[in-house]
Formats: sequence, C-alpha cells, structure tokens
Amino acid sequence: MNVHVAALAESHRFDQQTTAFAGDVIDDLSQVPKRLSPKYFYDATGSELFEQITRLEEYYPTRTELSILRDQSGAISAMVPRGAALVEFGAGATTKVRLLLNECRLGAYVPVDISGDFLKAQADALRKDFPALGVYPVTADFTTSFALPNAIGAMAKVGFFPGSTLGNFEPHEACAFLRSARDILGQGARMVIGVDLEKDERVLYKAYNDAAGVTARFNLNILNRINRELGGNFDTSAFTHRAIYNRDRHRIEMYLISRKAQTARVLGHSFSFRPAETIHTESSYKYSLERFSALARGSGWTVLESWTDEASMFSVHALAVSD
Ligand code: AVI
Repeated sequence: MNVHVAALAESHRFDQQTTAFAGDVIDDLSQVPKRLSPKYFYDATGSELFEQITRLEEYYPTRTELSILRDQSGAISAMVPRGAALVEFGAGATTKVRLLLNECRLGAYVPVDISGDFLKAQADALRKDFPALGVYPVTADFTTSFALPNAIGAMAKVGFFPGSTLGNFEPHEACAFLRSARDILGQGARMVIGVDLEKDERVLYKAYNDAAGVTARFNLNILNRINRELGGNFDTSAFTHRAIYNRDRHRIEMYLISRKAQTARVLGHSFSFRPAETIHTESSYKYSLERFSALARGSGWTVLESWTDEASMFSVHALAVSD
C-alpha cells in the first residue's frame, strides 16, 4: 500500500479491512484496463444478493453441487477418515457442510472466514444442531497462511472448498491457494472441492445474465460499497452489467460498463471513464475434469475420485496430498 493511502486511511480512521479495500480500489481503478477484485462483492448486501443468485433458475452451480453432495454422500464419506477435522475455506451458508456433517463421523469442524461476526453466528447454529461436534472458527483470510486451532492437532485433516470459489481465482492464484491449503492441512490431508465444469456457452451466459437482473445488482453493488465505505461518488445508474464467456480462457468475464463519459471520485482520486469503458470485476473459470486434475497435480494434490451430476454440469473431487 502506498504512503498516500495509508495517510488517508489514518485520517478516515479506517480499520484494517477498510484500509486494504481502499488500497486495492485505488490501485485497481488506476490500471488499464480498469478492474476491481471480486472478493469485495461480499459485504452484507452483496452476500444477500449472492444468496438470491444461488436460488435463480438460471444459476445451476449451487443446486447441482448440492445434488452431487447428496447423491454421492456415501462415496464422499468413504474418503473422509473417521474422527477427522473438517476445515472449510470460506464460510457461506451451512447447507453444504451440514450434508457432510450428517454423513461423515467428524471429530471437529473449523470454518475459516474473514468475517468474524458471520462465522460466530454460523458456529453457534452448528453447535446447537451437532452438540457432540467440536466447532473451532478461525477468523482469517483463507487465501493466506493461518494457524489451525491446537484442539485439532492430533486429528486427521480434511479441507472443504465447495461452490467453485476456486474458479474465481486466476490459474496461478488457484495453484497458490491449493499449495497453501496443502501446507496448512499437512501431510496425509485430504480435500473435498467443488469445481464448475465447461459446458454449452448459452447455459453459462444465462447463468451470469439472469432475466431478473439479480447478477446485475450483485455486480453493481461493488460500486455502492465503494460509495458507502470509502465515500466514493459513483453514479451506479450510469453503469451496466455484462457477462461474456471467453472461450479461449475458459472463463466467464463480468464487467461494469460506463454508459457515458464520466468521472468518479474516491478518497481524493479521480477516475475518468470513456463511454463504454469497462471495469473487469470477476472471472469465473470453468474446468474440464482433465484440466482440473492437471491443476491439482501441479499444486501438490492427487485426485482420488471425481463425481459429476448426470448432465456433467458440475464436479466434486476428493483429493489427497501427493507424497
Ligand atoms: C462465488 N462464485 C463461485 C460465483 C461464480 O459463479 O463465479 C460468483 C458469482 N458471480 C456471478 N454469479 C455468481
């Protein structure tokens, strides 16, 4: 972070997270082409909009992954050692982890997320429903290195990374994340991971350009967040949402497109837009089984088994740390 942002953060009495947000926004909007990091979608409003997305008819990933976790629960639990600690990287709705908790005889559950308040609420609900389970939340950015709780030291470790969140990482970031997860979980660890698959482009297009406009509101909310938290003055009605499929890079790309020539100010910085100029807000990579397996191999993991739904829309994999 540059000295200027640090001074601004100090004068605005920003906490650590808001300071990092300010630094990233100013850096990313100064790039050519402009961009913003998708990790900033998820304030309270963004998280609620994402929950709405997961219930949309066009957005197949969530319900398809749930159906795989349900249909293959026996085979998946066979990959999870009895008494293991399940470490979930990022903690969203508890629906998916509940399926594993019901099926596998776990010793402990360790949700890891940057949002401490959300984690606490989630942990309390699980403790009520699974009184015998040790629940040890860790407040941390799961893409960085963090320490596991001492209480699970002696237990086998299984990572859980559902939702194809891996797809929102650039390939080098996905590799770095898988390597870091391997280092955190340690020798002998396993991992259950959900990954979205390549498919008919029309299906992908509709999933990210839904008719009700929820994804558009989700995308635009990042500008609202900049206005709210950093005192920006973006006119959100002067931007439109667009998602396209980039076949060569196997990824959906989401953009905010300026409807006109305009200037927005954030923390004393001016960002000028030409008409139709874009901000790249998210990439969502889609993998084939082969390309995911190669990524896992190159990141210190071996694919033990892969499961898909009948239409091959989504995949769930059991991985083991390579020797
Ligand atoms: C969280 N992530 C896997 C979602 C995705 O599909 O890439 C985020 C999302 N963006 C638009 N719709 C959903």
